[in-house]
Amino acid sequence: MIIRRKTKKLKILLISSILITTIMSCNNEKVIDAKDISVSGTMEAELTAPPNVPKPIGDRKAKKLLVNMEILEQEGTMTDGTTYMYWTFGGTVPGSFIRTRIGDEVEFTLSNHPDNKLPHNIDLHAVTGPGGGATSSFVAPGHEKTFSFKTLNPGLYVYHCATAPVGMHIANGMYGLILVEPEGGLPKVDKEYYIMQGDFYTKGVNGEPGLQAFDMKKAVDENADYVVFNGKVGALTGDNAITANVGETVRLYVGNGGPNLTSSFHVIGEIFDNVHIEGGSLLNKNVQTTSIPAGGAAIVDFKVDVPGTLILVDHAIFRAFNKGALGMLKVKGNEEKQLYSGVMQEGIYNPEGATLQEMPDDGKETVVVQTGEKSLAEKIASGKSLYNKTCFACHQANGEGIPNAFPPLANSDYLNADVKRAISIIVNGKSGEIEVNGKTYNSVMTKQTLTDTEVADVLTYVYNTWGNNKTNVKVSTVQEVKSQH
Ligand code: HEC
Ligand SMILES: [Cu+2]
Repeated sequence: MIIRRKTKKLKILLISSILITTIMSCNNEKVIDAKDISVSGTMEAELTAPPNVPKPIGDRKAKKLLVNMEILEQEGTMTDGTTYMYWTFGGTVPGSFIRTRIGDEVEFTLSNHPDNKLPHNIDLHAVTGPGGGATSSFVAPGHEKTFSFKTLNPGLYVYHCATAPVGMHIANGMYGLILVEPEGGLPKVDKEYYIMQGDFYTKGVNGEPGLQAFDMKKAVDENADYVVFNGKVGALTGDNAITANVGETVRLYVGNGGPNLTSSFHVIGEIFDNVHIEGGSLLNKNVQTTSIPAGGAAIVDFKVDVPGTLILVDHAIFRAFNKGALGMLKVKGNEEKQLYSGVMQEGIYNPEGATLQEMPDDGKETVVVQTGEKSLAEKIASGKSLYNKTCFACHQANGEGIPNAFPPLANSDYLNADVKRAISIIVNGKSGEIEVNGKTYNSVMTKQTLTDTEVADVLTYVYNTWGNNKTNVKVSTVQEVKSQH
């Protein structure tokens, strides 16, 4: 009896599961195994800077696709009067947009510019494989690495640097989007744009002028000073606004690099006709606000029916009006009184936040270029500026370092014990185990390409700051250390 009843239950289970799978596969698009798609021919991928995207794939056959991406560490504008040392894929935040189709064999070459200070790598969420490519792409300044992968799943995917400290590399702008189009491509639209949100953590408060250092504590606390689209305040406002004409369909590829915050992405004055939720294949329709997690994306499209300026925001609204997460889509064309009768004008949502007000354009430090021995004060001034350009990325603005990764220069017993050793570390680099203030570090500092004067200045600054022993490092001592090698 018992046995028979069990078989009956099993049968019902079997039948219903067959039914469910049939229903599900009927709902699915064509079931093709991407592994079986063969490639024919080779082509170089078109890479674009935001807010632009490469041309649609359409019905192109799967190919071997060559992607050449260059990592650049460079100072850029965060907001008027405030700059930041961005680490970038391709010179922009977010990094270059990569457009592929399902079944492509992507041959990815990552080059790390020789002027860069740090090793980096790339983890592409579109990759099936360990670390999303991270382990195969780890590359030191002045080197390049090539690895390849096949795109197995259609969708919009985030890529990012995954080098320790990972959060810091992402917080400095190392993220972007890679699109894998389905067989036959995406439905045609009139305009396509690339937007990515990111949160930034700076030593100074929002709007404080000058070059701002990364603030590890604020990052850990998730207390962002800037939340922006496309790497800076105003990347998509005023003359930088994206555009469309009345009657056109607009598709936005929206990503969120984080590192911390989830985006409540919303376009004021529009409703998304279609949303590819989380960048995947599931379509939602008639959506007001879509949630985009850190390390996630969404594809939204809508038809613009009336002229005016649509405002793109993170609807966690203080971020939009006080931290920078605000962009504009300007729609040109004739008014459609039937659809919208009101008076539309720019500045309806008159931004109230500090990030959108004019900032005094002062406070920028100037580098003193001079040869020969300078006065102590001159050396400290020039050394400070050099420090903030060269060393602070790792040792931090106040010289406190980062636990387990970068040793402190503040009050450093290791530094104070031996000037010539400190000079040698800057000139020749340093790897292997060292002990600083009772803590062990075992990492790599790349050699810094500085002139003798610059080495003397930056070390003099470090020695005369944060409780160190006030050594005045002479240019001649630097030369002496150099000649010993
Ligand atoms: C790429 C990140 C990086 C940059 C940029 C960098 N350092 Fe370092 N630095 C390190 C690491 C990592 C170590 C520890 C090396 C080890 O473990 O052997 C170190 C060690 C040191 C030390 C010895 C340890 C201590 O804390 O006293 C000094 C001094 C130093 N760096 C000074 C500088 C100065 C000055 C600059 C700018 C000119 C600079 N570094 C730029 C990563 C960096
Ligand atoms: Cu990196």
